Amino acid sequence: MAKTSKRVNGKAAAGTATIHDQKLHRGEGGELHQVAQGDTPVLTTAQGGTVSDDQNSLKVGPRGPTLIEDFHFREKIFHFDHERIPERVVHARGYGAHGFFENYKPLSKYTRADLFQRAGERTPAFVRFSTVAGSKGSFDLARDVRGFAVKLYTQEGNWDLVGNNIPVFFIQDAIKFPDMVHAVKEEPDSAFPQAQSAHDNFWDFISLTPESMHMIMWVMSDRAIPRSFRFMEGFGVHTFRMINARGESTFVKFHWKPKLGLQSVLWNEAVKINGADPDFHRRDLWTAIQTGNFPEWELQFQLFDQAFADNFEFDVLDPTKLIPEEMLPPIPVGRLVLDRMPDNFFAETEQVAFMTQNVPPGIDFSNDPLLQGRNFSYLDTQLKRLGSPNFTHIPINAPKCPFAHFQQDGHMAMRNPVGRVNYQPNSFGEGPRESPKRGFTPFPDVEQGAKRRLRAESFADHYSQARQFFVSQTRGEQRHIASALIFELSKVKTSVIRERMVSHLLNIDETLANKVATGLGLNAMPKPADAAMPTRQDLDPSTKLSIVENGPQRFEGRKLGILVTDGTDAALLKALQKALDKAGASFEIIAPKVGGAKASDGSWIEADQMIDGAPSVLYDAVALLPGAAAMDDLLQEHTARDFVADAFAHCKFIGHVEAATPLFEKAGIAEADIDEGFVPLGRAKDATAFIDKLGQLRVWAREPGVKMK
Ligand code: HDE
Repeated sequence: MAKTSKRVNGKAAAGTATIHDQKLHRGEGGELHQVAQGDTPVLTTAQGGTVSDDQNSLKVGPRGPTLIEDFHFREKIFHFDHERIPERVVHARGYGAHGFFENYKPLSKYTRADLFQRAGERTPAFVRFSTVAGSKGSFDLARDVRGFAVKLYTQEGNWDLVGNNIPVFFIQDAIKFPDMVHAVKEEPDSAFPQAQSAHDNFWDFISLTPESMHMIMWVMSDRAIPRSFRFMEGFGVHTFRMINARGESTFVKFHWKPKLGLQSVLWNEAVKINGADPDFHRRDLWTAIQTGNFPEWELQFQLFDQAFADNFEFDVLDPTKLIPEEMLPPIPVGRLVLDRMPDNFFAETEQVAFMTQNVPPGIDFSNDPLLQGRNFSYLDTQLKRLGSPNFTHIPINAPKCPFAHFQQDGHMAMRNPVGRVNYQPNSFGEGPRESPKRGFTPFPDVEQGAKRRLRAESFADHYSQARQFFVSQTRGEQRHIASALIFELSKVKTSVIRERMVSHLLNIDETLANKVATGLGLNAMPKPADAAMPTRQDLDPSTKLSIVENGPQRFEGRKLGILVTDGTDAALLKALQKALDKAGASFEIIAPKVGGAKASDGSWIEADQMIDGAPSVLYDAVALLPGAAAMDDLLQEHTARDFVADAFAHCKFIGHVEAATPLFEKAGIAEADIDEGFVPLGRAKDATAFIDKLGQLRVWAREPGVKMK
């Protein structure tokens, strides 16, 4: 773009005022224009033509009409009118970041994939997290599966591991996917509910689809309301193959384990977070990366051979089943670090095109019918969304290794071949040639059988792993599953659907079914649903399936909400901040006014939030540090009462100075409710012990007694 110090508006200035390095220039009608000065680039059209006036369309006389010859106006509006591209049909709402994958040690025994050959090798990565059902503008804390899509720009082409934060799926065959997605999305006549599975269509489909029961247990668990993208696992879901240089195959399931451990929120919290900060998850990722706290996951492989697959009690091709980690411990192979936000959301996060069929030599597919179907879908959807077969020309989708092919032309072709030869074979010795040695060679599995529309018998057990998941949860987590089912089904108007769901639950766990039936006020218990196979009672519980059992035991990466007023003990506040810093945790200061408050020593405390804008649901724990003289005013603030009442109800740790105790009564917390989660902060030296305690994240023992106030 041309740089000029010339004033571009030819008209005489009626007066000027300067903002930064731009000059405000008053036009004929007294309106202000920004006029280029010094190094400021001159505004042009997309064709490069210099613009003299970007504030007034060209008119006949000051009051119009507007002239069609105003090419600048037309171009500006034309471009604006075409800014949107179709949102993804699923996973529309997402947030991405750049980073790298670092390989721990050579894995040539299992795979020839180049990125796994050398210790310490770093492969650039782009990751997009998403919800599934809601539209692009929906809220972050919907009860939903989270997408966990990883694009690895390897030296042998892009590898897209397009996974979820749940290791199983709703359906066993890709042909059912459109029905499943139609059912969960807003109903087509009313266009609601948005981003919610709590409605008739979804539960109608589910209750008629017994294979979804295992997934339903996961989706009704706290896995579907994660606290942060940074605190959730990722799974490749399907069984894949790894192929080594000798052409030998090993089956593999991919796992991403968050370095900071697992954590979710409570449903009552999720509902309130969605109101207080619909961008809660994206803000969290943005803040972590921008402050240098780079999120990290470890890639782990569950590796197994044909003999293991043959002996495993379920079919490894069935995507509604997992292999318990206790039975087949995953092996750590490398780490994924996210260290850079995109420069432009649209260019990168919106235009990134993940495709399950993007695999480098050394990684291969299994016959999982869901994976096979996905391999058709992801190419197709990119053309619809990005509008051209040249979507790989967009920088975020282009490989970062050398590449060469004879594909040409098409809409928006940005990379165009030069020279005469655009085909092969050719007599001129020009252009790229295939490499049987280096190229992708599918594993030569021998397949045979009659051509039929069939579901394998080995896919018929729909309840055993659903039960295994349920019994592997802590008591509290089981309660959350029951409450989630009651909540969701309470939004279903058709009673027969509610009953049908309970009939499935009877095949999973009788206590759960009874609890849900009671919660729904069912008059009579239905009969258990007809099952193709009886539920196995002998599968060992797997503690790896519980979030609470796999918590971090430290407060690192979490956030404390510190409530201050005039008179807050300055030394205590400083000590808290120091202890948080040491623990790798963050905080926000919440004050009655966003301008801040005057501390006990006369220093000024800058606030991040005012109480109305920062309910305690936005924090992992709270500290109440009001000055005694400010309490009368604080007690009048009903948001201060909610702040404390919610922190209590959501089982959070509450650090507090003596002066804050009248807030408890105001929040409906009785003397007898005060438990180990209430931590008195008398002096500065209490800060460290308090922050250490926060590593437990929640006071789960409080939960059974809590009645939402
Ligand atoms: Fe997807 N899925 N999917 N899916 N999926 C898409 O591709 C599809 C499935 C997943 O951040 C679409 O670019 C079919 C399982 C993620 O951009 C589309 C089936 C898993 C993302 C598509 C499935 C996923 C998508 C829509 C059933 C977990 C977001 C837009 C066979 C292992 C990627 C797009 C991103 C996106 C098809 C099932 C994960 C339409 C047909 C199982 C994380 O191609």
